[in-house]
Amino acid sequence: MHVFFNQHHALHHGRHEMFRGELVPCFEVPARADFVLEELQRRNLGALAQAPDIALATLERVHAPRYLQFLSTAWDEWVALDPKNAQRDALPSYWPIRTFRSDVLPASFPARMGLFSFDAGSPITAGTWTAARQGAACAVAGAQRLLQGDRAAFALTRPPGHHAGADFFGGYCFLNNAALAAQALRDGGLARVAILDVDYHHGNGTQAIFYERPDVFFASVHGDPHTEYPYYLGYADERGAGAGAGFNLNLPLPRGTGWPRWREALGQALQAITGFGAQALVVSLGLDTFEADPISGFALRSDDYLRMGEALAAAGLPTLFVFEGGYAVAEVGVNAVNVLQGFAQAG
Ligand code: Q9C
Ligand code: ZN
Repeated sequence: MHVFFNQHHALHHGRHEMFRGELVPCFEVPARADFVLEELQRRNLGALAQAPDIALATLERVHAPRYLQFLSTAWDEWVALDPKNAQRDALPSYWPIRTFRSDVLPASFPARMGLFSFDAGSPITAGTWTAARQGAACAVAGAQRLLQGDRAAFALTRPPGHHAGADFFGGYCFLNNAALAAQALRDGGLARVAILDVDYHHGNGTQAIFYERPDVFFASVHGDPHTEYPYYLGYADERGAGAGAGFNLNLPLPRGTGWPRWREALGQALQAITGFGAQALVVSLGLDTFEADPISGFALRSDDYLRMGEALAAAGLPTLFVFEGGYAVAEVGVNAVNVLQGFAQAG
């Protein structure tokens, strides 16, 4: 399987995120992707490939032009406010919640930070735009491999993507890599594409992007948003709307969920995806379901990820894996590569 490694990923390296009233070191760190790459190489799995740059027009297939415009200049605007900002991450402080306007684009940079975000945990740094854009390029290049007939590909990139919507960032995500890949598969001629999100957190951005569309099925197994981030989306009664009614499936599970129950939900999701008639599968591969993840509440063990890969392979679809969350940094390489190895060995 071809592995599109984002060689610019470390240009995005937030220092701090707002957590429980104080700035704490970021959980989403560059070492995450490096550990996965090391483990791939240790097991001699995957062929490293280089993704070509991505065109703005390709990003605009999923993201709003005014959001992309904002993201591409955000760091320069932040530093222009105060030269000392070059040593600080950019975080939002104001948000246009209900009754405020979001059609007006304020001239104020802090005001636009809030307009285009939904939390204070996703710092923008000097290299965020470059890293995110190259990550999107990796996801789309992986999709192109599937269109050319490959059984599987892996976009090994950070920052992650599944919390990012058409016009907002949050949850450590800026560009929605999985959504861009699914759209590339559609634009490449596939009529029906499925996204399966196995990250601990509900993929609110991906769901929102495809919520009213019948051509991209979104299924997600995740921590119950009643208690888990992102809290405001990911409930079981969200089934899609308009033309997309019936093409969204959320399977929230309680904190403490271990492999047997998680595996059942995966079976349910895969059955729905097969019933939909998907011609290709994009897996939002978060490893924060791991028992030792510092910010999550499931109890999967390293061996379970081999079984996960086998179950995904049994769906029999061309499959693109896109790296998402997973914050037990020392184990994230083993866990991610276990999924890929389980998949590869099952054929
Ligand atoms: N600071 C992904 O897994 N914060 N995003 C939770 C801990 C947000 C996770 C509280 C977690 C976002 C891609
Ligand atoms: Zn997550």
